[in-house]
Amino acid sequence: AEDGYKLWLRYDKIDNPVLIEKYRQLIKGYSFKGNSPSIKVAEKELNLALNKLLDCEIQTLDNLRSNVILAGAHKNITLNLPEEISNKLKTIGDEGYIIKTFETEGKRITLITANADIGVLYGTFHFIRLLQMQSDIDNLNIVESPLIKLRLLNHWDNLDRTVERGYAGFSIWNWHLLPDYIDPRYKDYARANASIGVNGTVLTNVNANSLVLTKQYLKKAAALADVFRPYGIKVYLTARFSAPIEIGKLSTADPLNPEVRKWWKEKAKEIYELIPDFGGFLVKANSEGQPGPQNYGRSHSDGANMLAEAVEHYGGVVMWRAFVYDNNVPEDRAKQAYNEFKPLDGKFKDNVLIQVKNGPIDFQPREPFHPLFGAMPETPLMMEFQITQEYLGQGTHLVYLAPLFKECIESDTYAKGAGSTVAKVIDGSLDNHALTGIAGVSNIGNDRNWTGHLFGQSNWYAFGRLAWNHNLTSEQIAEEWIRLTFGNKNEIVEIIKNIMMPSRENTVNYMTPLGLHHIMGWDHHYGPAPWIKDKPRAEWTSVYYHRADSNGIGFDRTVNGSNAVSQYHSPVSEIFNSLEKCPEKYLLWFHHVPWDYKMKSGKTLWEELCNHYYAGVDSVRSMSKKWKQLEGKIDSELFDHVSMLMKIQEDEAVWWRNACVLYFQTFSKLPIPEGFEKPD
Ligand code: GCW
Repeated sequence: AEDGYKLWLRYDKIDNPVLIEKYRQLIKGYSFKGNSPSIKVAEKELNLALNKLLDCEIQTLDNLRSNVILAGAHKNITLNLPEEISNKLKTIGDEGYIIKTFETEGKRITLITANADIGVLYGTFHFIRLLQMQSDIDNLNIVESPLIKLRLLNHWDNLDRTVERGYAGFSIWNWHLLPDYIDPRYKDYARANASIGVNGTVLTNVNANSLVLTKQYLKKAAALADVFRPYGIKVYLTARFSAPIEIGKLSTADPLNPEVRKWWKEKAKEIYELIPDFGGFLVKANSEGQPGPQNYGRSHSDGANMLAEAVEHYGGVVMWRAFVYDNNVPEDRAKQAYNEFKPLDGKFKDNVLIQVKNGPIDFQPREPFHPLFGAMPETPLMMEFQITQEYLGQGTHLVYLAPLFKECIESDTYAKGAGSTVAKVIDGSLDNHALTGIAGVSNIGNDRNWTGHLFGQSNWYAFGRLAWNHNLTSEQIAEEWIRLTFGNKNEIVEIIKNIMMPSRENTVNYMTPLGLHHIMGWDHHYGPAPWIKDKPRAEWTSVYYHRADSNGIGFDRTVNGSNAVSQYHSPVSEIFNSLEKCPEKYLLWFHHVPWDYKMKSGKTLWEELCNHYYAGVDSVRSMSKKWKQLEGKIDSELFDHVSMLMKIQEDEAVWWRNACVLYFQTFSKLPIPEGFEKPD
């Protein structure tokens, strides 16, 4: 049985007898040059993979012969290499790599080389992936390097091992047994992340506990850092702004107070003594009740710069989150982060990144891109995506998120004219930033298969692949993941791809079509509850967002409404502002639209809304039908796991549809269109 523990690193024996024989001919052995920990783990990984995939003992060779893999950093390869290799190495930085087949002295060599040993590890994983996908390896010529520098998972893991918005069990960090007991899972976590190029991990929740910054816990974090180091993964921690009070016995955490600044500097020194390559801090401040510089009348830049100063000497960074909104500010929540941060552009130290969620509200099934992208040219902006499906069916719905990620990064901000995509903002190419980053809120827990829903693995995978290269398509990534997870039978690959590719749009349809947002259940954020009102904060209700009334539905963010459209550059602002031009997928995000408004299809808004909700349910049903075709063709344990979850998803799609259609009908007072089953 296959419980999914091995993720995309399964290394099952190649099931094609011709191909396996061919691979055995082409790979007679390997030779790794260098002896750093990264080279050692690369060699170990290749050994494991080859012996399993090719089902025969493949060993290291001392003397080069034909048909071997030669792997090592450029400086450790004594062979005369073709000149083009040295030229290309100059362009690929420390993490890039080259995989190249060439002949020398009559021998055929597959070279995996890089400027640094970590690049060799990444190249080794790439080579293994080629075999897993049964690709042609006769004549390889691959040059790769990441487009974004910091590629991080953000764990929202608490020290008591609960995980905020986690749906896959408890935290994999066993704080109680650390630092002495090293769960083998930590190494598998590092292998999986390195295989997709993730190079950093924030171990703890942004709703932070100061305790993690005490010596006792820092030693535990250091033990994890030791496991991750060979895999090129740095450890980062969340810093609670009030830590100087809570664990430092100071009376204030005012960022301009000299004692406070000294405390953070000493804390940084203590951390770097234990974790010499500590990555830095992630901070949620003055947001949802978290302490921050504004408690002392200071700005976000005062706070961020104080921490940045403490870690700069060691090469550390501060990732300061832009997820702020305040009930006491009489302003559309979607506008608040921009209003707070835009005026601070240029005021942050060089080692500060501002971490911005993909959309202006909060990880909804669909949001337009966040207006801060393109609005702060002097500041490196990091993308924060959510891999865990807080608002997308959590642990039970199959939703492949690459299309959501891609939709956002391909959006054009027009900050410097056409082609100023969000991708170019975050990869630094638009405004010439060398320090760049992207983070994904992790969906990992201690469930046997790591992510609860098996298809959650595809979202972890997709995040890493896109963080490395945002030009990959959703379809390419889906295809890779399917082949690595379910094998290479084309029929199976096609069925699963046809399930994954439309799955995000399906979910938008049965949850929040046409630009609706934040109409889920109070606090738990799971099922539908568009009726939520009377909560401590208006922005925690649903009625704040959909604004349904007898005239129509939607949040007016045009120049006549909250004017959130003005935060976008022209012509995006005019397009969003125009009822006719606004893409219908964002219609109710920007406009309050009459129920009888004629949509592009010729149907009224009410009919179209119903159409989307019903189409969402239908698509989940057809997804289940497709999945059933796999019975007996894939591992039965995996088949049953997904089948049972799909049943839940189907029931809940109906639940969402019925709840929303019936509730909105109390305002529209219009009948459910002909031909649709009756909601109850
Ligand atoms: O979406 C909200 C979540 C909170 C989360 C917060 C944030 C970590 O409901 O659970 O807190 O976003 O991103 O800070």
